[in-house]
Amino acid sequence: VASVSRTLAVVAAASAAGAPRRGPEQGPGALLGAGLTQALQDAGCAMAGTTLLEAQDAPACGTPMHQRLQACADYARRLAERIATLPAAHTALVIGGDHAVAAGSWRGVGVRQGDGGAPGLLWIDAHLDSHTDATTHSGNIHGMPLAALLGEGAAALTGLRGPALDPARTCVLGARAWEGEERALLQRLGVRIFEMAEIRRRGLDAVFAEALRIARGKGGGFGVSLDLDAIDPQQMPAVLCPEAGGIDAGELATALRTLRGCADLRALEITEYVPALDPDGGCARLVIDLACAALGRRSG
Ligand code: EXY
Ligand code: MN
Ligand code: MN
Ligand code: MN
Repeated sequence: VASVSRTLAVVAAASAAGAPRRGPEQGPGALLGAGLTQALQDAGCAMAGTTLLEAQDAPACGTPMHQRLQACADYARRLAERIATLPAAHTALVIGGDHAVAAGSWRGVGVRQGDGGAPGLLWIDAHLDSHTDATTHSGNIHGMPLAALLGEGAAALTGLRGPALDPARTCVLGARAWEGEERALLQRLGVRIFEMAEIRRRGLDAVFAEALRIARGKGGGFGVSLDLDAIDPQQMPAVLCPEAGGIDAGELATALRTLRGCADLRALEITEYVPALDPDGGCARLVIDLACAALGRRSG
């Protein structure tokens, strides 16, 4: 399959409002400083530009959950509006930030698609991120964005402009740590979950291909939201919520290369990178390699 010629619009979503600690808000700046856009250009992408969307100061520890929800929703609204104004011909590359930014990204992509409605979505994550404000144990908003995108949970997040996801075109890949309530929610909605156990049994290539078929559906565009904690923490330790037994980084790069042939890929999102946990920059280089694997046209 020939690689698609892409023009990328990079959106730096520098928010940690959904995380329990500071750190992810530094991710986009560090990845840009490590040469992300140059590497993508070297890999054959045209660049439409980079937009930095800074957050207000993240709510302090101990802030009540509804205030943190509101801070995440305010940020998600601004992010969605920004993405909705990007030319539809451009592929959006959203760099988080903690994963709560996704509650805005994919609404914005849905608005930008116009008549296309909600995109299909492949959610690559160690976690399910499908709590609501009523079921969360931790109170951390980055454990809620997938539920919010599916229309479940607090109105602050679910009420953002833009279509909710179609559960039949949404799937999760790499899951290995969850609480019962979020799994029950996804099962009730009919979202396919590809757990690590299934990936180990069938191999990532086969599972990724099936997940891609679900997200692409019968057309209309799709996206990929990559939480870096999906990758094995021995290879990707620079995340806030590491979970042992994850996806092999090299196998993920190979799987992501299949996106190069997908003209219907509307956006890629990469979240949860914490540069303070990456003193030698090895994780930043890995993130850049993964972005180039997914979006590039040549090795770069
Ligand atoms: N399920 C746990 C919680 O709700 O706190 C862990 C969530 C981790 C979220 C990270 C971003 O994927
Ligand atoms: Mn996660
Ligand atoms: Mn419980
Ligand atoms: Mn996540």
